[in-house]
Amino acid sequence: MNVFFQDAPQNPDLYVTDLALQAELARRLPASIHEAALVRCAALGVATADELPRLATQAEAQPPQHIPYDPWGRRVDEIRTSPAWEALRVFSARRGLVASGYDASFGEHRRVVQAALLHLFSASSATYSCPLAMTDAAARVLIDLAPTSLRERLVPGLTTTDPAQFITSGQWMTERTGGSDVGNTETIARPAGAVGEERRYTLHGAKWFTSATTSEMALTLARIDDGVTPPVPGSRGLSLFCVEISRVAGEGWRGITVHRLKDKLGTKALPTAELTLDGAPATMLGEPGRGVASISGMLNVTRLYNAIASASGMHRACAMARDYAQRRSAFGHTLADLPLHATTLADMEAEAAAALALVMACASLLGRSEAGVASEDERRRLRALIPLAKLTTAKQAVAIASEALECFGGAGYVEDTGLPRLLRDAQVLPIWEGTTNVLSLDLLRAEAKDGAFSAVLADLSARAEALAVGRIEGRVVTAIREAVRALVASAGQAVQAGGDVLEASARKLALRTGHLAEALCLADTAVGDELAAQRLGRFAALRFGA
Ligand code: MFK
Repeated sequence: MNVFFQDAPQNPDLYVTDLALQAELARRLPASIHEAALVRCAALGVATADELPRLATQAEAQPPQHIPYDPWGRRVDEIRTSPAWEALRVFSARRGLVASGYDASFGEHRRVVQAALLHLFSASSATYSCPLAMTDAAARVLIDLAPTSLRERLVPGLTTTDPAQFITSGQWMTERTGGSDVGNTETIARPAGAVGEERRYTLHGAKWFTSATTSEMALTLARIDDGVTPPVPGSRGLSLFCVEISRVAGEGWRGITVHRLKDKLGTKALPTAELTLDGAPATMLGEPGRGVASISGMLNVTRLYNAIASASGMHRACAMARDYAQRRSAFGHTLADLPLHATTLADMEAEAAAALALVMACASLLGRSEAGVASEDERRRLRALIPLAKLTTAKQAVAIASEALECFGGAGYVEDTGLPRLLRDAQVLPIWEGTTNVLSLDLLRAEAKDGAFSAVLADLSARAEALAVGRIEGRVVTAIREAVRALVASAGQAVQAGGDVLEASARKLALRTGHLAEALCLADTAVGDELAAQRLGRFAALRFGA
C-alpha cells in the first residue's frame, strides 16, 4: 500500500527567488558596482539555501547559557553560545556584512549594496543580524564622536572582513524604568580621570535588556555624578559612554555582573541579559548631557537594520510558502494552482516588494548622507523615513509571517517543522528599537525640529502628481494620488489641532505615510519593471482600494 508523506518546504535560494531585490539593484546601481554586488548577492543566495539555515537551526537548538560560577564557586559569568552562533559571526565578517557599509569603493551606493546583502542574510541568520546592527551602529557613532585613540582602537575591528579581528558591539539602553523613555535612566557615571583625549568614567547601575551580550564593547547611557554637582535629571542629564568589555581572571567581567539571560518569545539563539554595572570602565563620547542626541546616529542605523530584517523575513516567508505551494496538493491541484491560494501568495509578495522598495530608498539616502552628497531636503526626509520604514515594515513582517504559517496549514503551527520561528522572530521587530507608537511620536518630534515629516509629505505629493499612466495602470495612479491628497489633508488637520489630538493621530498618520512611501518607491521601480508594476497594482488595491 502506498502511504502518503508530504514533502517538506525547501529553503529557497533567497537571491534567485527575489526578483524584487534584483529589480531594485538593477535600477539603483551603476554598472560596475551592480556587477560586483550581484556576484556577492548570488554567492550569499547560495548560502541561504543550505549553509545559513543549517547554522541558524543549530544555533536555535543550542541556545545560549549563562554559567554564573565556575565549579569551585568563583563568579565567572560565562555566556556560552553554540559553535553555530560563532560560525555565523565568522560568516558575517567574511562576507563583509558590516564592512560593506564602510567600503568607499561603493561610494554613495555603499548602503544599498550592504542592504542587499543584509536582506539576503537576516532572515536565515537566527537573528545574528541583531549584533551586526549594533556593531555597524557603534562604528558609525565612534567614527562621528570618539577621540582618535578610541576610534583607532575599535573601529577597524568593527568594520573588518577578517574573522580573527572582527568584534561586535552591544547597545545597552533599556533599564527597569523603561526602554522607550530612556530619560529615566538610573545608571550613574563617576569620573575616573583622563587618558590622553579619552574621558574615563566608571558606570554603576542596572541594565535590564542587553542584546548580544557576548560582544566586546557596548554603547550605553548614564548620568554623570561627580560627587559635587547633583546629577541632572531627565534625558538632558544623560551622556553617552563606550564600555570596552574585559574579563578579570577568576573574577568574571570587569565591573559587570550578569544576572540571567532573558527567556524570550523568539530570537532564541541571541543572548540577551540583565546586567549590573558596578565600576565598569567606560569612555565618554560626545558632550556631557548630549547622550540621547549622540546615540541617535546609532538608532538610525539599527532602525534601518530592523527594517531590512522585516523585508528579509517577509521575502523568506513568501518564498517558503511559494515553494510549499508547488509541493502540496489539495482538491486535485497543487496549492499554487488554486486561484485563491495563488492570489494570497501574490498579495503577500506585493507587500514584501513594497517593503523592500522603501528599505532600499532609505539605504540609498543613508549612503548619500554618509558620503556627503545628500541635499538638505534628502537629509530631512531620511530623518523621517527611517522611523517610518521601521514601524511600517515591522507591522507588515508580523502580518506576513502569520499569513505564511497559515499557508502551511497545521504544519505551520508545529514546532519541529521550524516554521513557527518565522512568526516568533518577526514579533520582535515592532517591539525593539522603538515601538510603533514611540516611532510615530518620533516622527512628530522630527517634524517639530527639522520639518522632516513635511519634507516627506511634499516629496510624496510631488511624486504622486507626477506618476504617469503606462506600465502603471490608471486606477493605481488615481488611487495613490487620492490617498496622498487625503493624507496631506488629514496631516494638516492634525497639526492644526495640535496637542493630544495630534499625538493621538500620530500612529495612523505614520502608517498611512509609510504605506504611501512604499507605494511610491515601488512605483519608481515599476516604471521599468513589469512584475513591480503588477505588484504595485496589488499593493494599491490592498492598501488604497485601487
Ligand atoms: C535586526 C536588527 C535589530 C537591532 C536590534 C537591537 C536590539 C536592541 C533591543 C532594544 O530595543 S534597545 C532599546 C531601544 N530603545 C529605543 O529605541 C528608544 C526608544 N525611544 C525613543 O526613541 C525616544 O524617542 C527617545 C529616547 C529618543 C526620546 O528621548 P528624549 O530625550 O525625550 O528625546 P528628544 O528630546 O526628542 O531628543 C533629544 C535629542 O536627540 C534632540 O536633539 P536636540 O537636543 O539637538 O534638540 C533630538 O532631535 C535628537 N534625536 C532623538 N531621536 C533622534 C534624534 N536625532 C536624530 N535621529 C533620531 N532618531
